[in-house]
Amino acid sequence: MRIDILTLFPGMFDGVLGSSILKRAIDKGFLEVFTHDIRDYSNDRHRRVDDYPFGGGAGMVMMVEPIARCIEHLKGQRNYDAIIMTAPDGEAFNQHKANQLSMFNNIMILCGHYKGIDERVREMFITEEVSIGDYVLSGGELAAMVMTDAIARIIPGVISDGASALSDSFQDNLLSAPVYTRPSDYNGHKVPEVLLSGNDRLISEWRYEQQLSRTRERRPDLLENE
Ligand code: 6GU
Repeated sequence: MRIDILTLFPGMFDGVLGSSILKRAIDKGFLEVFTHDIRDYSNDRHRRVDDYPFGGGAGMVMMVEPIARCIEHLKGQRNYDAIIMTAPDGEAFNQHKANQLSMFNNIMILCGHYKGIDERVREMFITEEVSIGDYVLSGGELAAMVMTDAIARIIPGVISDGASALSDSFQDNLLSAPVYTRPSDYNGHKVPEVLLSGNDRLISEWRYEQQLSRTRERRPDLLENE
């Protein structure tokens, strides 16, 4: 899978793409991520990519031309299954959306900034607008990284333990059960006895009960959506 990210701050991605699971997904060839600096597509001699809003008001607006040039350049090289824009007023990003996007071969993510992006970019190019939660970020880069991570980790083969990604919280609309490792007794805080029992059936039942009770307690909304 290939992800092209259009951004005003390509440097923000280096640490995230160079660490942990994302790094491994890229090193193993399961994922390619390319960042594109929108400024490189400005024809302005000051490399400007934003301007004042028509009709007045506070904040700057990202201009259509540099973004259009960048998108057209990429579209000329391959077909894209989705051209996504990050936006606080977009559709909610969740596990279902991550699963969907992980099936695609080529996607673009355009990172929004300032007051917003000229509406004509949406009309002409964008197939979906996505938000990662009900709060406002300074820009779409962190949202693009969140999406890239969530997508990459479920590409088959990226996580060596094939079962691991599928048993994540949310994959079945349930939160995960608590986990423990050695020591079995830490200053009197003991690991639940059942996990030391060696009885696989009892352990599975216990974990499922934990998933249900945790979800009921913390995220009852997940159970209502069944
Ligand atoms: Cl996608 N962008 C921005 N700027 N803020 C957000 C967001 C996106 N998702 C949640 N907050």
